[in-house]
Amino acid sequence: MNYTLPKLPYAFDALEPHIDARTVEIHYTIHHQAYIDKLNDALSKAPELADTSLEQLISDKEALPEAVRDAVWNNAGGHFAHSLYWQCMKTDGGMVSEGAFLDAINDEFGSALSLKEKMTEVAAGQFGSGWAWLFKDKEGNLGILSTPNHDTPLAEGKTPLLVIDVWEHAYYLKYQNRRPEHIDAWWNVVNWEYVAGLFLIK
Ligand code: MN3
Repeated sequence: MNYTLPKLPYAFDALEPHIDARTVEIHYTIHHQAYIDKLNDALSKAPELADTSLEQLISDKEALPEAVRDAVWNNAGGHFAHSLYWQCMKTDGGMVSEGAFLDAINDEFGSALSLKEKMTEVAAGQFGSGWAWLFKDKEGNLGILSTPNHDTPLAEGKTPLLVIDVWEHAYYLKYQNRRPEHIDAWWNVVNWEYVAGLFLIK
């Protein structure tokens, strides 16, 4: 299995002015690519993982061969999280307006605005590098959590639906250390149709 960089579903400048073109370009072509290269390198040393899916690689760390455990875990997590992150954004994102997904949001959080507030708080509060996720649990309920480094909700048996990258490389060029400003801006480019689609099929 050799992983490759998935096609970016829009141009580098598609998320302007909220996320600047240079940040998207560097983040995608350099950072994301680097995780893929390191993942492929680690997997080349562990042929026993050849048939293991990307999701399986980041579900159970202890199941990974010790010699490549950290490298596979961190870089597969990085590849998975970034792949979802790109899909979760689009030009002129909006708010989810109707359907089963909105019902689930209202059940869990009270309103879409409350979801937004809670996820903003969790993303801003993640200490150091990491991610904030909206997930669906095995009972079909929604929840929000943050993870450090490249850990994902799959390690807890939860299905990721939406993610924001709060590593500094995701926002430093435009926002420097002002992570809360980046998070506020990011809400303008969330692709809710895509997230709702994941909610329905997962
Ligand atoms: Mn990143």
